[in-house]
Amino acid sequence: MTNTVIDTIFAQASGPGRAGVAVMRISGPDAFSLFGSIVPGPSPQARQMDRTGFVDPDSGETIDDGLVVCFPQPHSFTGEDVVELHLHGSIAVIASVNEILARRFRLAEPGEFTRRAFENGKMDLTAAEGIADLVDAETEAQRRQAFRQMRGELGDLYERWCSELIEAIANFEAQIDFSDEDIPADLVDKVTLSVTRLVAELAAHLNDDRRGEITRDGLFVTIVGPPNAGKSTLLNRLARREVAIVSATAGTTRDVIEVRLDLGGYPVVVADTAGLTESDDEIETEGVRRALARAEEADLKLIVLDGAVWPEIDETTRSLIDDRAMVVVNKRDLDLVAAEFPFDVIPISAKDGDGLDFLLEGLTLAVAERCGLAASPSLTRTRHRRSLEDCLAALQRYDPKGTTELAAEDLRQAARALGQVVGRVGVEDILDVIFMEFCIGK
Ligand SMILES: Nc1nc2c(ncn2[C@@H]2O[C@H](COP(=O)(O)OP(=O)(O)OP(=O)(O)O)[C@@H](O)[C@H]2O)c(=O)[nH]1
Ligand SMILES: [Mg+2]
Repeated sequence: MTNTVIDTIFAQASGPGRAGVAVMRISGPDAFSLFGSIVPGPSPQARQMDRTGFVDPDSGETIDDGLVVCFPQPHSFTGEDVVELHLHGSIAVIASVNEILARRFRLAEPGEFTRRAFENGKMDLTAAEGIADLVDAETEAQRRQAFRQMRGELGDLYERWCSELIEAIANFEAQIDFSDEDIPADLVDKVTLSVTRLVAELAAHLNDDRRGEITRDGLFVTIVGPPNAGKSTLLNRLARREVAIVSATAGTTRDVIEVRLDLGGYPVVVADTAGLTESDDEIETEGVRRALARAEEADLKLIVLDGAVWPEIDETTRSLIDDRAMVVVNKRDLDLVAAEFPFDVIPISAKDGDGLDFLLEGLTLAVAERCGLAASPSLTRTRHRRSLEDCLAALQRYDPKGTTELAAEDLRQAARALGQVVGRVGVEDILDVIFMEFCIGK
C-alpha cells in the first residue's frame, strides 16, 4: 500500500445506499485540478462551502448540483489538499460521479485517507484506531472510549512514557562515553528511579481486567445450564426477538447462538448454548463440549437452573458456579420450592418476563463494573497489550548493577516496544494490518 509517488485518491466518505446527501472525498496533490472542470468555478475559499454544479467534463452535461468545500494542505484531515463534494445521495448520481472521478484519480484503498493522515503526522496510531472504533461504535460506552482515544488520550500517555524512556536512554548513552571512574552516580540513580516509576505505571495500566478491550469488543456472557431450563427462552427475552428455537424437548439447542446487545450503554455478546447433559448422541455431545468451552471463555456466566426440578442441580452445572457466574432459577411461575443454597439466586420467569427487570439490573451492574470508563485511558486492543507487555518485560530486565551497555539495550528495547504502539519506530509491517480494518473512504 506504500506509494513512492503520492497520487490523488478519491472515495465516497458517506455510507453506501440511498441517502439525502452523499459525500465524496478527494485527497492528494491534484485534488484541486477538478476546479474549472468537474466543478466549473474557481476553487472556493478554504474551508468554506460553495454551491456548485457537478459537470462531466467530457460531455459537458451537469450531473447534479450541491456543495463543495476545499481544505488546502496541510490543514486537512490527511494533511494533503482535500476536496469534498456534497451530492444528492442517489445510486445513479454516485455511480456517475464515481466514474468521472475515476478517469483522473485512483479509488482509495480501505483506510487510505487515515493512513495518509498518520503518515503526514496528523495523528498517532492509537488516534487512528480511535477513529475506526468511533465509526464502528454501537453503544455509548464504545463511543465515549473511542472518542477519548481519537482525541489522543491514550497516545498522549504512551508519548509521555516514550519521552521518559528516551531521556533515560540519552542519559545512559552519555554515561557510556564516560570512563568507568567518571560515571556520576546520581545519573544512574535518576535513570533507575524513572525505570522503577515506569514499571509501576505500566503494570497498573496492564492490570485493568481488560476493561478497554471489553468495552471495544463487548462483554461475553454465556447462558449455560441443564437441558430444558429455559435458556433459549431467556435469550429470546433479552434479544426481544425469536432468535433461538424453544421447545419442551430436552436438547433443542445444539449450536452456540450469539446475539449482540446494548445493555445500559455497554456492548454485550450473549451466547445461548446446548443444555449440559450426558448423551450418546454425537451431535448433542459436541453441543455440550461447545457449551462448556464457551462457559470457560466467558467474561460472565448466566447459569439458568430449571425451576421445575429445583432445587436439584447436576454436578457439571454446579461446578460452573464461581465468582464469574450469576445464577438464575427459571420458571418461577410454577410453585418453586424455597431452598437454601450457598450462593445467591435470581428467580425469574423467562416465559412471562417476571423478574427480568431485576436480572437486567444485576447484569447491567456486573457489566458496568467490568467495562466502566476509568479515569485514566485504557488500552483497547491486543496489539497494545502485547507491545506494552514487551516494554514491561524489557524494563524489568534492566539492571543498574549490570554492564552499562546491557542496561542501555534493555531501555532501547522497551522504547521500541512502546514506540510500536503509537507508530513511532519500526512499524511498517504492522501498518497494513491496522489500516486494512478501515472501510473505504476513511
Ligand atoms: N412454566 C415455564 N416454562 C418455561 C419458562 N421458560 C421456558 N419454559 C419452557 O421450558 C421449555 C424449554 O425451554 P427452552 O427455552 O427451549 O429451554 P432450553 O434451556 O433452551 O433447552 P435446551 O435447548 O433443550 O437445553 C419450553 O417448553 C419452554 O416453553 C418459564 O419461565 N416458565
Ligand atoms: Mg435451548
